[in-house]
Amino acid sequence: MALGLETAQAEYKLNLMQGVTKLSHDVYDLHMLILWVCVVIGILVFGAMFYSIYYHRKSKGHQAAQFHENTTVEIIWTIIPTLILVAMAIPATKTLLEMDDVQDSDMSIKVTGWQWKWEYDYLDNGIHFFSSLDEASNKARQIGSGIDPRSVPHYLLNVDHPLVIPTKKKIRFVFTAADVLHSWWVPDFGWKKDANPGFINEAWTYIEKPGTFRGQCTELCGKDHGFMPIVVIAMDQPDYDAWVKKTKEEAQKGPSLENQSHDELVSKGAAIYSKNCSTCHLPDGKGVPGAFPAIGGSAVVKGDINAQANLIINGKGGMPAFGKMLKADELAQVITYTRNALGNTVGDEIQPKAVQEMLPKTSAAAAKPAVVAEKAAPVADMSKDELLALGQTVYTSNCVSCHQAEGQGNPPMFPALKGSAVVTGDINKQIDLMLNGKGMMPGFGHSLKAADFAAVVTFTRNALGNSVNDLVQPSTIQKLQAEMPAANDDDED
Ligand code: HEC
Ligand code: HEC
Ligand SMILES: [Cu+2]
Repeated sequence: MALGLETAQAEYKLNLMQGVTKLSHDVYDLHMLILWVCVVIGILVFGAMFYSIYYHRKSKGHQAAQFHENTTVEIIWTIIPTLILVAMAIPATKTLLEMDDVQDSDMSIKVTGWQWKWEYDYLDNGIHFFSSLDEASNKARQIGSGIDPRSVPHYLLNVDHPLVIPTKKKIRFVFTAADVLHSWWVPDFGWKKDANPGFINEAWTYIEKPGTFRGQCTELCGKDHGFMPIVVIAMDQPDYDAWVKKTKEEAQKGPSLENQSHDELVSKGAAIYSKNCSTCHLPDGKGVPGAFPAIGGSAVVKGDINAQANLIINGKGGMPAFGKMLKADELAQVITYTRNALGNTVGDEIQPKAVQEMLPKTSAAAAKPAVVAEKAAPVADMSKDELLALGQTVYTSNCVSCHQAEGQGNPPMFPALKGSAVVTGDINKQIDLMLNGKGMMPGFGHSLKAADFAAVVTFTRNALGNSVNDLVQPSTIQKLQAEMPAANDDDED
């Protein structure tokens, strides 16, 4: 049952799938209930009709009744269907309300649709990654690849990084999109949800037993719409905890910043290009005129290498910002590759270290050990301009995913900071909220250094359309952080 999509295709099963969640079972039961109501009505109506046609036929000498307008009959044939409809609406409404009830969830995952991959943010423990079509399917799907799709396991239904969730936990999903409309659908869960730019949709699931569940994007979202599958792996709590630990450790490790030879950069860049760039710029770099510029002969690629790196890190229009998706070494490789392949022969290169310096500061750089070390040493006061400049960087790497670049937020889920009563009100209340978090707003008391924390508070109050004209010094934050209870390492509960 777990591989429902594939078995459905292979066996042409007659009925709907039952799925693996209580909601999907409710939906299935509803479907069966209504099916049986229809079957009974069908038998009664057609039974009465065929009986009448046969036993009251003309050749037996029956005469048709000639009456017109019978109030009793009309009342009966209005009331009975009304009662049936109301009786069916009660369980249907109950199921719909239950589907929408995301209260009391144990954890939240933010799902963002991109052309053509999914981004997952675990709001409770900070795990974050992108999930795209797996390498084997991607190779086989290319025109003229010569690979038989039937030889590829889970063809077009496999990803590089599956979404991992614990069993026996109520998991809330919030959905949005970064570019166009997408829709997240795992049939085994019993629902699908649209992921729309600028909007937040919610849904939840609760899975009893471990398993692997597959699905797809079900909104026409551009040329590779058919190539953004979903894989969810449900694990028992201990396995899930181990996965969280491992994933966090890997994220902390960061990229290798060793210098690489020109040839190494180019040859590794080819694979990164084919995975991340060829969907738009095409495998041969010729692009799609009018939509995606050609890489071969591009003035940007032949021009200043730092300007090109900047464009790839920060994006522009329909070009996604890869600073968040790729690591410094991968970015250096793909940039060097575009300049020395696909018809270009610029002959230069960029090293991972140079790219790392251009990247927005990652949250890994502000990880816990640094805070602990810093707590002891006193921190120096900073000027307002210094605070604002640092605050901008801290804001970009820690806050934009929810409050957006201009502080406009994503109401009603993520409030705007521009004009926010909290930000324009008492600074101590704002600090308290940001130290400890509130609802879906993570607490930053343990994850940001005192200076970064003070800077981002000052930034929100004097930028993003606000002009409160006050500031807070790192030393004040440091004292407050020292008073906070110790960080709970196992924070996904
Ligand atoms: C979702 C589609 C998409 C993907 C994926 C994508 N790009 Fe782009 N790219 C664009 C668009 C659209 C532009 C034009 C941006 C503009 O100028 O408004 C662009 C512009 C560029 C340019 C500048 C070209 C010029 O002459 O203006 C370069 C260089 C580039 N992309 C490299 C890459 C690299 C390297 C990757 C992979 C790491 C990549 N792109 C992935 C859509 C994409
Ligand atoms: C995971 C999403 C998320 C991130 C990341 C995030 N916030 Fe929030 N933030 C929220 C939510 C949700 C609320 C509303 C909390 C509530 O009132 O229940 C909020 C509320 C706030 C408020 C109060 C605004 C108001 O008018 O109620 C401020 C100020 C704020 N956040 C600042 C920040 C800053 C600064 C950062 C980065 C250091 C940040 N947030 C990062 C989700 C987030
Ligand atoms: Cu899509």
